[in-house]
Amino acid sequence: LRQLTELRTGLRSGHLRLHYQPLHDAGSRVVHGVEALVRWQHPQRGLLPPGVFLPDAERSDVILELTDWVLAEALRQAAAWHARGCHLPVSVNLPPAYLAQDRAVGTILTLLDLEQVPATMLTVEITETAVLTNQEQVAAQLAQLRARGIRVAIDDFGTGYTSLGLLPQLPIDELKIDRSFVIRMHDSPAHATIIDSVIAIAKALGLTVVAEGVEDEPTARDLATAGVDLLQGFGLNRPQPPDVIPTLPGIPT
Ligand code: G
Ligand code: G
Ligand code: MN
Ligand code: NA
Repeated sequence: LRQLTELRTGLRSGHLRLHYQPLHDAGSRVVHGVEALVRWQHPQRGLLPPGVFLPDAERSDVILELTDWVLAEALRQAAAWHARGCHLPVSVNLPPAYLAQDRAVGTILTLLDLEQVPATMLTVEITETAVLTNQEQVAAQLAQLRARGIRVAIDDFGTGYTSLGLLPQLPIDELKIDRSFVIRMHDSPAHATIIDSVIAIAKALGLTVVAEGVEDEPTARDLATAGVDLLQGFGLNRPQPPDVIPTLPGIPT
């Protein structure tokens, strides 16, 4: 509870940071976009990863204010990169509680307008859990976002409880295969088969398929051969501070 109070103060004092992890085209390896990942620059404890403070935040309303900040900051950064000739779509993680708010769509559209970022430059990542709780309301909100050109990704796909029969009805553009499958791909035939099945389903539904947790080159190559569209992982790039991003190999100009 003390940490939560401190987080709220830190958020309002400008102590949160975003790092960005590139998503690479699986064939050309050109950087196709970046995922924003939050950190807390704590005055005494140093740069804290989200695992240390997000669970607390998610059990309170602080997660809503934090997500507003993440959206605004990621779009501000996308506009700044764009002004430097660097065209990089950004992906932002939306926690389940965020889309449960009636104001979610209005807020996101207002922020795009404020930063003058085209809607097509934003992807929102949601978990299967977020889609399945309040299914009607969340689906309606996602449909409104997509109608404006914002892309919707299902994050950590394969770890939740989405019934496959529901997938064709969901207003989504992208499936991100959870890293737990990717990391085991080379020593577990079962995990490799699951990955192949997800790719086949994604293709059949016209969805972009992303592999997360790509930690080495053989994995990257095999995923590209298997038909994954985009690759993300430590083997390509770790999450980086914003100033580093335009200097990375494979950034389009
Ligand atoms: O960066 P790291 O791998 O430590 O992130 C751990 C978890 O925190 C991941 O599941 C990631 O999705 C989540 N996360 C990172 N940044 C954000 C954010 O800005 N908002 C939300 N809701 N989750 C985030
Ligand atoms: O849940 P989400 O997909 O948003 O989580 C993204 C998190 O995954 C980031 O916090 C990032 O640090 C972590 N991550 C990114 N690439 C890799 C990787 O190759 N291996 C592992 N173990 N974690 C990764
Ligand atoms: Mn994510
Ligand atoms: Na994920």
